[in-house]
Amino acid sequence: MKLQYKKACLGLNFIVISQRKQFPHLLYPLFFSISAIMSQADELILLEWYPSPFAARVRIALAEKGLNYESRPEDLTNKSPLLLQMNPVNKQIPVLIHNGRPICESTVIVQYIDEVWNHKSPLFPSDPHQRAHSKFWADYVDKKIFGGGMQLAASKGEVKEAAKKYLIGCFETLEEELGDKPFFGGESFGYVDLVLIPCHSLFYTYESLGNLSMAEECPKIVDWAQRCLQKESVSKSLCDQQKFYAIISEISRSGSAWTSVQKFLDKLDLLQNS
Ligand SMILES: N[C@@H](CCC(=O)N[C@@H](CS)C(=O)NCC(=O)O)C(=O)O
Repeated sequence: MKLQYKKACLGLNFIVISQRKQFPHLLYPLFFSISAIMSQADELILLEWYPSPFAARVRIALAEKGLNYESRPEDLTNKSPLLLQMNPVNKQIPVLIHNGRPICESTVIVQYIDEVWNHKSPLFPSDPHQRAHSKFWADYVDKKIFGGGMQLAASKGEVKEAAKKYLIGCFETLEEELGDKPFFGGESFGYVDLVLIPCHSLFYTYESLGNLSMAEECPKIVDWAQRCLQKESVSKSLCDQQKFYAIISEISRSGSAWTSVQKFLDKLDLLQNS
């Protein structure tokens, strides 16, 4: 398929070059639209697990770019040989396999997608300083929001109260960064929006575990999330909040924690016992 795609591209280039003198203005748009369609001839396989907010990031990015892909759901308690081969270091989903080559870590995958398919819906601003700013906030989301949520899930009593305050504080910091803009990316949906919005699936879990109301504690974030959900790329990619809570409750009841969750719980135990 890869070879056919290359051949097709070469053929098209030949026509464009040989006919350029006669119809330059007619052929350029044709070339760009055909190469955009042909980029879908690339083979894209996503190793994922539907409820995962990290997999949701990749689904949103692929949808934003209008790319077709094959979804391969993983059983995280019994990982496939393909997942272990494609992500031997972390052994985690999501993994995007592009023409046989793996890309791991959700934020790295999203950046890759934006770089390779840059003809449509850019996720990053073009200014290098603004790009760095977006990466800073995406890193904040990864460390503070997802880390804080795990802490809330794993703690009890006073520690849980502290974890709740911490998580709310992090959302308040994000509200300040959002300011009066409709999206973190400004007027349009961008990288930070994409990295943060999958945690909408966790809102009900935060509320249930922390006995809190997201609408009361962080109204601007809830409004922002509603704006993001108006985009089909987002609404179709996210796991329902109640379903997510039911799945997480079942995982903790059955005690089948995956290595990532287990590692986090072990670290927390160490901290609490020291
Ligand atoms: N930092 C990673 C996190 C990915 C992650 O935590 N994946 C979980 C599912 S939500 C997983 O594969 N867990 C299985 C394991 O750790 O064994 C990313 O952004 O892609």
